[in-house]
Amino acid sequence: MTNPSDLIDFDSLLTLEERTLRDSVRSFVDTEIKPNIADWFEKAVFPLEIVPELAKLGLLGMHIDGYGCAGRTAVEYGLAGAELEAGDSGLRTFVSVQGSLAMSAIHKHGSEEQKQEWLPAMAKGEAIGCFGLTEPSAGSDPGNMATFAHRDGSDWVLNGTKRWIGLASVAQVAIIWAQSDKGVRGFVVPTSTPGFTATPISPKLSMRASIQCDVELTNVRLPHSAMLPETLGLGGPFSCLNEARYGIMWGAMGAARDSFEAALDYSAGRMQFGKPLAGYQLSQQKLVNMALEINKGFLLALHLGRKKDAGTLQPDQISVGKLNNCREAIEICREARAMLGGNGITLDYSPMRHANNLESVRTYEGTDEVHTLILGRKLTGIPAFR
Ligand code: TGC
Repeated sequence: MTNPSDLIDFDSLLTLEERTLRDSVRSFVDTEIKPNIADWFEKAVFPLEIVPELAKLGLLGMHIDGYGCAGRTAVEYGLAGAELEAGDSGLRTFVSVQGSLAMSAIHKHGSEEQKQEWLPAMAKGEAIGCFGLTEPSAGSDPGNMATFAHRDGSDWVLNGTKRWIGLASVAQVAIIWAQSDKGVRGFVVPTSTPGFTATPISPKLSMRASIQCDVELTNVRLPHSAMLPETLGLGGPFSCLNEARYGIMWGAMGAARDSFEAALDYSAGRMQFGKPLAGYQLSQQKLVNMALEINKGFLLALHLGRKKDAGTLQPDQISVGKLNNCREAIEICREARAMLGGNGITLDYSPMRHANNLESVRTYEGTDEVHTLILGRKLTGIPAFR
């Protein structure tokens, strides 16, 4: 069975094209990622050498049409994200920051010149992008950002600090969101611009095979053409976060599925009191509960993905998927770790690594609390953020 947690024939809901893409990403993860990930995680290395492979698979900006991008559907993007995160959240995060955040910002809000300059190179993995929204004092509340862009003649000059910016120290281009006298604006900033510095944050206990940075912007001078012309206000960055949050609901279930498979496999071979762990009722209950939530999580992601492809997906509905699937996935990974006993705390097995990664995944792109309050507002009509 390719997917032992699939109790409901989920595959029958997918087209041949969707299954083919999913299988090709799974095979890449099995051969190129899984044999190396424990080492990368332990050494806190993001393997830049896999970027051309991800590009070859057509995974960078894969949901974008044109500009050298693969023009895949939202469901295909989600399926790929789940397979990548079955390898490691850091891998899915790379594809997400590159495609859903940086490339989406340029594709949705950029000028034709900005699209031509950056999107083809980013699709090929020749240019890496990052997305600077969060700040040391403005995480859940990006409207409170302090980074400011002021006009100086025809130029823009940016000053401020950003935090938790994925891939910034290896990126060639940064999308930086800043207050201006008219509201929040986005800028396409080559990272070689004087005054731009990115410093990886370490040591981390989560997402170790990934890079998150502090970014300093000190008198970063840009021509007017660096401004994203098609957006003004927080709706711009939020429209990109919608893309990334959508991918996370699939990715988290990939990490959960991989942890479940590790526990199932281990419990079949691990003898305790004269029989395999899998033969005990308490083990079977754990395995069944995990499988139920994985099946429900994938069904939810697929339903929302079909809505996204139909153009009817609402931001609140993305919160349903992101909140539910992150919450269930981390519980599944923790339960899987428990089934592995002491061995589960080593890097020989994936569940604890996935659980640690999911601490970040449930925090970025809107914490559990933010998505709860988005849905609380939807249900009651009363915003309770402040
Ligand atoms: P609110 O007043 O609700 O909205 C302000 C404007 O934004 C619009 N908007 C959205 N548009 C599209 N999609 C969405 N999901 C949107 N949410 C809001 C809204 O319509 C409004 O537009 P307009 O034209 O009327 O001005 O804003 P609020 O500040 O009251 O919202 C509250 C809250 C908590 C929901 C919001 O602030 C929020 O979602 N906070 C979480 C922020 C977040 O997810 N941050 C994570 C960023 S991740 C990051 O920076 C690092 S990237 C990852 C990496 O690099 O690894």
